[in-house]
Amino acid sequence: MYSQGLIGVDSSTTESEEFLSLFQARVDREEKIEPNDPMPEGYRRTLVRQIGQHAHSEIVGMLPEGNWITRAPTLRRKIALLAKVQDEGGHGLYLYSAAETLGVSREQMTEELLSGKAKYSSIFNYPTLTWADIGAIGWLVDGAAIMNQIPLCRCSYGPYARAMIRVCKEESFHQRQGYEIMMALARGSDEQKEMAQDALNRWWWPSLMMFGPHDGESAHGEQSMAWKIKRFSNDELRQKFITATVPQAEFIGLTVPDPDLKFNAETGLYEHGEIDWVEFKAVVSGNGRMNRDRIRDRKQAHDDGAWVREAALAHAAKRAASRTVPQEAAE
Ligand code: FAQ
Repeated sequence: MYSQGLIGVDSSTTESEEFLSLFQARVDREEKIEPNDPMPEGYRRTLVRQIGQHAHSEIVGMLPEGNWITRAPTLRRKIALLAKVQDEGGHGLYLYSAAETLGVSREQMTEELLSGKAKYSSIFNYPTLTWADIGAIGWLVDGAAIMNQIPLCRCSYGPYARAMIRVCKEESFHQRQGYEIMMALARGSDEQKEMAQDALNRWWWPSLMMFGPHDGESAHGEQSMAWKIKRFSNDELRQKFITATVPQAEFIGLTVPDPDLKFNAETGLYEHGEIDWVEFKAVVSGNGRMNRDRIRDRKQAHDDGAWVREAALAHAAKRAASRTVPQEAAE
């Protein structure tokens, strides 16, 4: 059994049955696992993977909306959008920090993203063509993110669970600002209503894909649920999202683009049509419409920010040096 955290432990480490069952018992008792606690290497890796992908999603997720900051239709909309995009940058930073507690550096994670090795949510590989897309992203993408992330506030790993609390509060504001944009458009001129419907048509199915493959195809789902990293399966969360969102579309007079959608009065759930998994796989494997642009733009932003990182390091070094000036020299 490990006496310390797992930083530096390699993946070939074998773990005794006793160690694994003691760990599982802690998880089952709903004890939070903290950075220096012993943990199975698989648990640590699963978290690094999921938290890293989540952080990258927040950072790449700034790009499609950032595209509209200069074109927001009013000052009020511009202020709200700026604040939202800034929040997403903040979410990425909390998440990178949470992942760092598991022994992986931010530089390593960034390198993985920019080299195309790391995944980020498929949803951010679709283009934002009109202002209504900003409404649809807030309403649907943040709506899906909240559905997925509220249970993560109860994740067994302490730093991830705690980061999620603030993230979810902010996502809830984002969802409302998006829905409010959609509501204004849906109640506007015929052209505006068409724009809102067109955005819903394009963002609906990709939003359902955010929840990942069907449970039967989810490679990590079962183990992540046993470790209480995930509390609900991909299909359960997708179903909750559909059930919450369809009435919101109806309320503003928009139509969900799924001819097979029907309400089952017995279960209280909506049955939905099949998702295009071929499209999902293409997007996840780097061949979506915007994958290349997103990585190119992210890399450009990273390169453009190099001087800021250098200046911050030089400033920190200067401050540290001034604090270590010998007493006589300071007098
Ligand atoms: N896109 O075995 P599972 C946001 C991958 S944040 C790309 O089911 P798992 C805020 C999966 O990674 C949005 N890849 O995996 C915002 C795995 O690949 P791997 C992000 C996907 O981890 C709003 C493989 O497929 N949220 O939107 C996707 O148990 C607006 C097999 O899948 C999070 O990351 C996908 N959609 O379940 C920002 C939440 N789905 O690693 C800006 C935390 C699956 O083996 C604007 N993450 N894959 O190579 C999670 O809850 C989970 O990781 C899931 C996937 C549910 C995403």
